[in-house]
Amino acid sequence: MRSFLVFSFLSICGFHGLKTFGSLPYVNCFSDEEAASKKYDIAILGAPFDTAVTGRPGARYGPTGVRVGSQRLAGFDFYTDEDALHDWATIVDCGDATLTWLDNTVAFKQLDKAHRVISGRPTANDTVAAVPRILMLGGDHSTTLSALRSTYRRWGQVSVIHFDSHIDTWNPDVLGGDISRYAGINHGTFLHIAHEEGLIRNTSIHAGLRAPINKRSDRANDKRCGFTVITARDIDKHGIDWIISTIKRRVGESRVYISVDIDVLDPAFAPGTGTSEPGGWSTRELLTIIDGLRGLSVVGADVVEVSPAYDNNGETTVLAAAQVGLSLLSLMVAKPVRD
Ligand SMILES: *[C@@H]1O[C@H](CO)[C@@H](O)[C@H](O)[C@H]1NC(C)=O
Ligand SMILES: *[C@@H]1O[C@H](CO)[C@@H](O)[C@H](O)[C@H]1NC(C)=O
Ligand SMILES: [Mn+2]
Repeated sequence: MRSFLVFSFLSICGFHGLKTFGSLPYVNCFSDEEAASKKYDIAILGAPFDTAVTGRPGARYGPTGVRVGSQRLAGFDFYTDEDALHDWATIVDCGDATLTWLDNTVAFKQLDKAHRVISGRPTANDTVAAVPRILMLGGDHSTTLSALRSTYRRWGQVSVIHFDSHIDTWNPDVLGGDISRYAGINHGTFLHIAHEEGLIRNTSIHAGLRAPINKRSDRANDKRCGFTVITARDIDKHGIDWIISTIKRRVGESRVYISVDIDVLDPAFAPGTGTSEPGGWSTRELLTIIDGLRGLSVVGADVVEVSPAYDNNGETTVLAAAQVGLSLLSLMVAKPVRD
């Protein structure tokens, strides 16, 4: 009896075993045999890659950092009274994709394949979900391109809700591509490329923007790529409810991919990232906005650009990123999406 109590206590708190996101079970989703017997509806996938950055490197340690920050995520949410990690959906942690740090072209192919394989498995609860959805832990922001290629394959074009301080729709001619084609795919151009590849809808939206653009024409190009803009300071002018309703109106009934670059937060709340921009949202503001998106058909999501080497002793950034990850999972659990 006593050992049972000890065991059951340990199984709801995070300080045991190897570190997975929220102490979810680890499944080797890359193994056909294992995935056939351990089915899932939602998968956590780490993308430890940071060789396409324009600022400080280090986001390859992001997935590990976010898992460390997630150790105490457990139980019923104070606001929704729901335990998203243990609801109808079987959620597992697939660990990290194997990605080379020596050749980005090869790494993107590896990550494309990881997304394709993991989203191609049968679901656990096939009365509710036909295709497994993925929450990716980055990695620099270019990893989102592979995720969008995968959601396009499974669900068609998606509206992207892009939380970031930067636009990330730069034309490769403006950012990197004047050096080589290889250099043109980076963490500031992946949304431009996603548009060129026809992966995203023209009902996409940025939220939290504030970083300077390189050229005035970047704005027109951003619009051409399918985006409108909510700036960081719009929160002071219009408030949180306006931000939530503006995002919802923009994406309408379409399927949605939510990408959260942790640098959308003010550096005071998330110092552990590569391209910090002062004047961002607080962690509480961001969580309230994401939680306000309940009801949208979220078919994929990520938290990226977490760079634990620049975090502080209190682990502010990885704690925030883990909480954001839980909010994103909660959106997926709240709204099952059939094929
Ligand atoms: C699937 O989800 C439905 C809806 O929440 C639930 O009633 C059912 O028990 C689940 N089935 C399995 C096998 O988990
Ligand atoms: C998106 O493109 C379609 C045509 O493909 C067009 O009818 C529609 O007005 C566009 N919507 C927006 C919000 O730009
Ligand atoms: Mn970004």
